[in-house]
Amino acid sequence: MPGSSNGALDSANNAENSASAEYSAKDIQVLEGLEAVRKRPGMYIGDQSARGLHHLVYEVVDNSIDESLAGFADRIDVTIHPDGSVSVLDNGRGIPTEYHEGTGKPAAEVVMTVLHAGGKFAKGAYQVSGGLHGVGVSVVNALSSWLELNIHRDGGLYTQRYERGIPVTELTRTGDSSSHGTYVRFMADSEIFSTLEYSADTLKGRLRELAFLNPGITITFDDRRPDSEGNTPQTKSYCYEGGLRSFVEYLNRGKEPAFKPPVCIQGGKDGTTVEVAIQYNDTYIERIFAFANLINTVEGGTHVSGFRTALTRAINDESRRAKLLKEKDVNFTGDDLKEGLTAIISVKLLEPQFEGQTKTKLGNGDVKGIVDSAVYEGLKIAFEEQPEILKPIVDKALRARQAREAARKARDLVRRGSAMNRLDLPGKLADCSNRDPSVSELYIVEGDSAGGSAKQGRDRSFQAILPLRGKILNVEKARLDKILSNDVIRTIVQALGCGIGDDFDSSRLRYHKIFLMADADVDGAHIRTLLLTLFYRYMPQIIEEGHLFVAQPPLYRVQEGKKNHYCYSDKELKETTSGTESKNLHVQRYKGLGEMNPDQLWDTTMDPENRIVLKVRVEDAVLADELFGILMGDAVEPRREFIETHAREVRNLDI
Ligand code: 0RA
Repeated sequence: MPGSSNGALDSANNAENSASAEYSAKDIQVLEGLEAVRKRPGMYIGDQSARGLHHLVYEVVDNSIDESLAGFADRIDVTIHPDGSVSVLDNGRGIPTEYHEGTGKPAAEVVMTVLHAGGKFAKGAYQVSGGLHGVGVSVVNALSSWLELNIHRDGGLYTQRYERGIPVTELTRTGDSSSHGTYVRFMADSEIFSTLEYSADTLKGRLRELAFLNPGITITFDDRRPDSEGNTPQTKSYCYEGGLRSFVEYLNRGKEPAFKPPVCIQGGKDGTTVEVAIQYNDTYIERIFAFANLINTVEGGTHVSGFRTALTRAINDESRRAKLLKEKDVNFTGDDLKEGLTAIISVKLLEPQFEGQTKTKLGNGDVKGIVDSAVYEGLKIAFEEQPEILKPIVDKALRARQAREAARKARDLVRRGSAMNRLDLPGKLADCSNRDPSVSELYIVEGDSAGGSAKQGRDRSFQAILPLRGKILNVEKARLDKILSNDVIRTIVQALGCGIGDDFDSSRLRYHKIFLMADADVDGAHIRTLLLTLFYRYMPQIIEEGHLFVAQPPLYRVQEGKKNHYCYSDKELKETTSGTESKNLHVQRYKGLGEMNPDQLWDTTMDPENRIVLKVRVEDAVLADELFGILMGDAVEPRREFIETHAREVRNLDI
């Protein structure tokens, strides 16, 4: 066999022979395992779109992170190669190469081919891999057209190659090595994934997040794919000695902090560790990003509840002690303390239970109390040591409480309007006749003329139209009371029927599909962004539950005799028009929705059989927050940077 120069492999080879009866049965198991993954990739990595594709990278990186959590690695290098493959290199112990009893194969081959095998080798105490989709690197292997493994360990370099999860070479010692670590390079399988195009921004976002959550570790990202101009973008390196403190400072950059530096708390009990960083800023938005074993728990859970309880109690207790709250004042509620709060919660525990629709809600009951006492104690100490930070928090909370009173009044107006009584629905809403939310659709349409076409073109049995006219307030820069005094927003909230902010109740939502329909120009994009901001900041459940869509009207109509062909991009137009010799081609460019007649709008954009829609999803909470902050916030410089970086990606800029 190759690699027989290695003593360990030789002796293990004998072990393999003695267990050869078992060997073939195990072999079949491996093949069945790989086949199961390739048959139902979604069960293992979520889906087969870009999201699943990025999960492959996270899965490999998570294994390296585990090695770092166990104290053996402090460097991870992620590279996208020009051929579209991705490699992850770490300086950990290297996957064991010794023969594994029971299978008679090198442990590394078992880790790469047997589902869930990684964990069985009991690596670090806290495992990231095995978390969310956490299925082990064998799943990445199964879903890759090829994968190359290099292991530096015990003075040697060991190499093995796989194709679609099946070893095509044996693990072979190909040289000496004085280093230690693991290098995995894989090419995602085009038979499995609908796209093989990685988003550098998405990967960078998660890698940066991991660097914040693991202070001291250096994670680099090198995108070697040439861009359209033939340039290769630069390498990024993330290392934050400050950990969560740096994370909060990063999130609050460009905003005015109420105190500096962020309050940082560490604690824990019974094998559960708790880390928290907190800082208030001058915005009206609360941002709590919570992680359990480095997984972003977007649905919250027991760690977040424990945090909220402790924050409220500590601030009330300490403000009374400091006489910032008087006898007659009522205690702050949790809601009073939300405005401008930025916090990161990171817990690590031995057996995390993930619940909820997307398995991103931490369920372990005991974590609530552990986080509660750690945060309460930590805040008490912080307020004692730096008494000056309490006053700005209290002042902010008092103002927030007043504003909430005003908002409640404004909201009562809205709520009365959206009550069961259909007569109170906004006058501009052309409602559908169906009353069953699960089949009802609402089109929020920019402009009256497009609204008119949509009203005529729709199927009124299940499609409702809400034309919008007037300016939508930028909710990124206003408080709820002001937001609710904006006519356009009030109309939307009334039509949806489910309330807004703390008052939101998705069981009252009147339509389970909501489409944003705006022109494909700059103004349309602006309106769409304002609407998305409204939903993201004040009704995020609508996005989480998958109710929000962006309609995709075509940009061109190509008429050939009596036949109409609609094109949704310039590329498609080119393909359509170049493929035909006909001289009787007539190309119409739609400048706006208003130019489409009702039939055309129905055919292309509203007919469930034909329409193309984009479902709005939040892939990465931190990135989404950042993007909305950049696009809609106060600071000009980050927005300019963003536009300069991404201007080339914009296809239909029409000013
Ligand atoms: C199993 C056992 C050990 C380490 C690993 C797997 C391991 C896996 C990966 C994947 C990427 N990088 C990795 N680094 C390590 C423990 C090894 C020992 O006990 O020496």
